[in-house]
Amino acid sequence: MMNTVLVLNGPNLNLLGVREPEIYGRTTLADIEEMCSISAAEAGLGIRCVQSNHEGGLIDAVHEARETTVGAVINAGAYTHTSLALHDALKSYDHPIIEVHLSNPHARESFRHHSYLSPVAAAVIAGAGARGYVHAIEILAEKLRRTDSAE
Ligand code: CA2
Repeated sequence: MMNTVLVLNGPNLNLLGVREPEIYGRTTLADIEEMCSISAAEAGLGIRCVQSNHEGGLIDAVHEARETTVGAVINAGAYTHTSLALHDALKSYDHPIIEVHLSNPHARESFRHHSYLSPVAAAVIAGAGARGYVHAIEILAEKLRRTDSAE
């Protein structure tokens, strides 16, 4: 579907709302995906949600999305800080990418301060909790509208 946005979540984010609510809040991943779906629908977009605890699973999802989606909202979890392989996969993804983090990694341990995703992201949203995903969809939709009207 050429109006589909990939919403990609990395390791441990399937535990959202269940563990460590003091850091990541009480909203579940299913809640976030529903919020994204509503926000995307308002902008005339659909979403495809993928969560994987495996680096290769995330990379496969990006490859599969290359021809079938128009943009991506990605929280790669801890792979944000470690995965050159995911960085390379995203470099071959020829659509806008919005990087999202529930927490603000820059206010946390120094090993969370570097992101392999940020150099390939059109925007980064961090520390806004689950609302950050909705903002990411809105920003992506605006970028896609601008691209469409420039064509
Ligand atoms: O703030 C974010 O969204 C992070 O991407 C979350 C990652 C962390 O490694 C990044 O530095 C920042 C961790 C996701 C772990 O998710 C959990 C959710 C519930 C319970 C335990 C872990």
